[in-house]
Amino acid sequence: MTIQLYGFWRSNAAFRVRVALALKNLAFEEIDIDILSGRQFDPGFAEVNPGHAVPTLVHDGHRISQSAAIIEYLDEVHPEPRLLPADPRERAHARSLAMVLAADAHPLTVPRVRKYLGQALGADKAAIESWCRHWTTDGLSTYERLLARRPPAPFALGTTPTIADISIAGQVALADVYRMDLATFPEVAALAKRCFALPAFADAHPFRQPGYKASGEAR
Ligand SMILES: N[C@@H](CCC(=O)N[C@@H](CS)C(=O)NCC(=O)O)C(=O)O
Repeated sequence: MTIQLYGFWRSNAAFRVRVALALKNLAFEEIDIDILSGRQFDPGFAEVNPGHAVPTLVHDGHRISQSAAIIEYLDEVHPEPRLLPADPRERAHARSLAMVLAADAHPLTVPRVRKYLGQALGADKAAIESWCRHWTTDGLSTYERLLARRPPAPFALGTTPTIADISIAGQVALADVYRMDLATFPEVAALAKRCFALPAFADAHPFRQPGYKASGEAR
């Protein structure tokens, strides 16, 4: 069995897949696509990902895009440890937590959106940063309300991390990329601390990827 992941150090969607693979103890090779330099538009990459985006997982030659679909696939072919609970109501809750980031907050801050804001709408660098911080804060606020309603024990759905924790940790990783303070999101910060204490999460963090140091964004 071989697994390749087309990803990028700063990609939050790739972060989510990296964590899932590590939690399942699946070895993989990551192929770096520099989406800040436009490598997602290289000839041939549309074959890998028709949306000109990362991640794409290649499992024994079979390609899958969309991080949520990849994680659900991994859960089906390698069920242990489960990243989606067996109980339908718990599974729905895990998916709804995951979608706060994957469907609502994160898509507003990806490079193609930032590029359109700058090139088509004339937003400058500060305005684009402000836009990204705003929508990242919006996602953090939603997670804070959801976690206050059902406190983690110790993870979002119970004793082991699920797709919900992966997404909440992803929202925090985005906040790290935008150098944001989590002081006003205590439930999120505490859960993320528990997640990032696990090597599967810590090793997947954008700042731990080899491309980060080479990017010139390292502080
Ligand atoms: N919904 C997709 C998001 C894919 C996506 O937008 N990925 C970003 C990186 S996190 C990307 O490659 N963007 C390229 C661009 O915006 O040009 C997923 O969860 O996999």
